[in-house]
Amino acid sequence: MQNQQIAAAFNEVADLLEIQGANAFRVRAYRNGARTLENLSESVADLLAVPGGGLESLDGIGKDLAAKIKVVVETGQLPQLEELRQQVPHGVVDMLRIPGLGPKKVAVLFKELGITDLTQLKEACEAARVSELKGFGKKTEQAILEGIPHAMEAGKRFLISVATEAAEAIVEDLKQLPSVGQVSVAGSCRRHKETCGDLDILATSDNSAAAMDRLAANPLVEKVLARGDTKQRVRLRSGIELDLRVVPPESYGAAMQYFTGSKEHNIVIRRRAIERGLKVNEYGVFRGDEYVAGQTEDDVYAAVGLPFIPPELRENRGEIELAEAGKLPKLIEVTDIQGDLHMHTTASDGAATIREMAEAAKARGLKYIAITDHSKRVSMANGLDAARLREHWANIRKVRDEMRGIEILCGIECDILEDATMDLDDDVLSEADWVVAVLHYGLKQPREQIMQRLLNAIRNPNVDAIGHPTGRMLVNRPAADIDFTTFFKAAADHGVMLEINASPYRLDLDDIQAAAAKSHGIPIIIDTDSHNTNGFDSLRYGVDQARRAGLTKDDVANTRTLAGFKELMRKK
Ligand code: DGT
Ligand code: CA
Ligand code: CA
Repeated sequence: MQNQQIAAAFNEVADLLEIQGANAFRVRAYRNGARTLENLSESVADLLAVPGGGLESLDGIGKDLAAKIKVVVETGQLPQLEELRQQVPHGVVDMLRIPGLGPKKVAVLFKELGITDLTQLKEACEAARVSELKGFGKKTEQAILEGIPHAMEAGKRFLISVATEAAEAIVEDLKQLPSVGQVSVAGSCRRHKETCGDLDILATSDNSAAAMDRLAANPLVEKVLARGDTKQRVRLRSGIELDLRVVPPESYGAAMQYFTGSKEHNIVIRRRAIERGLKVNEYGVFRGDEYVAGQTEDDVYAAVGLPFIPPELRENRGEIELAEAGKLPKLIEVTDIQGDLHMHTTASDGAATIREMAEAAKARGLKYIAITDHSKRVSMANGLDAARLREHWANIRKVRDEMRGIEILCGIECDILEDATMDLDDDVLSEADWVVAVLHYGLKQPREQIMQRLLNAIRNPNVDAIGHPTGRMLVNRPAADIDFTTFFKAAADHGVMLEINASPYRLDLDDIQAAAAKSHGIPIIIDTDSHNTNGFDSLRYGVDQARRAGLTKDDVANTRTLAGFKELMRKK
């Protein structure tokens, strides 16, 4: 699905250039290129692989854009876009989410009125300053005002990968400061929620000003929004906002406990404190005015009669009762994973060859992988028909025979079609080592149809697992309407595994669904769905989702050796 991502990047470049007032031809070139990619039936990765390209000859794609596409396919990033994002304040881009406000009008608001975010825009509209601008008028001003709440809502939450990468970079940077002792991320990011509203970082220091100066000078920071004696709020260039709180060492554990949340979890902790004649807040645990604990989280939990509770479980969904009874699960860890059962190669829409993917997986310590390219229905991703699939498997076997230290299964990610049949016939599916069945199209069908499709796939004796079961894309595509009780029961009855797809755009199953799947005794697999060799980096996010579901190593099938894993497969 890389075409769509590159098209989106080109459109964003065009928006940013237009806001900057760049040459109209240049802007149009990016928009034309984006449109061509959106409508392209072959994958760009494939076209690139053909000697002589083919890419450059497409309408709207010249040498320049072809080179840029190559960079995105190879590195997953477009440096020019990163640069532009640094130049144009994120809040200015947010204004594009208001219906009727295109880049040209946004540029005027930015340049003439100096407006750099939605709050300032609201104020300017309310003060009737916008309607005085050329080309705006009263009606437009009113429409903008009405569009602001939606635009604010849409930009509110960030993918865990975006939040985590920023948080880790900032924590690392603060650690460089000699006056800073401990530093850690707290809040939803530490709980590894799938999206974060903002970042919360805690540091210990006797020189809070130095820590705040250091943060303000970080190149990731766009703007300091507020600064007090011990707290600073900044906005990063990515748009996510971040609170830094500087606390004394004796309060660090209490502050970590308090600001990690969740709020629902903390309410119960506070109640337990009161029952024991104590008070817990972000400064410590107190009996009357006397400080009794707070240096570590362990101490805080011990004061309320509990063992340390892993942050991923702190949602008041039963973890406190388990902790009380000494029955907290020993949560799965990234290093427990031995195999990855969902990934793509250049045979469909991946960027790397079978061998490159296998080498990369091996370098990361995986012992086995399944290559699962797309089936033919996904023509945009160059999906495979039976003949191409058999040829692909022959190539996989060749690599498998040549390589030591990693096993490779001949797999397929087979679409479950809108009419509830499988995209490939049983004769070819029965030859696979491993079949992941998935919904890609028709996700908006009514529940009965969606269930018919899932149940048919589960009953198919060749299907080993259902991949990204709900089909949701975080932030922008809702899940299919699934009757989970029926779904889980069927998967359990037929010995079909269910996936936690580790892509930070998906994280599907989610935490609650994965916990329910476990309770039905269904083996869970955590897969990266890698489309290039960097894709394996996402494994941590899938494991974090599993931890939030309370899963242990034993609950996850691909923590087993290949032999152990195959035993689970054979239970079908
Ligand atoms: P987010 O940012 O929406 O993804 O979620 P959090 O959990 O990071 O929430 P945030 O940033 O508003 O606050 C960080 C933590 O601080 C939160 O998880 C618990 C704690 N906290 C914030 N406000 C309150 C409150 O009113 N009561 C209690 N007990 N804790 C709070
Ligand atoms: Ca937060
Ligand atoms: Ca916060």
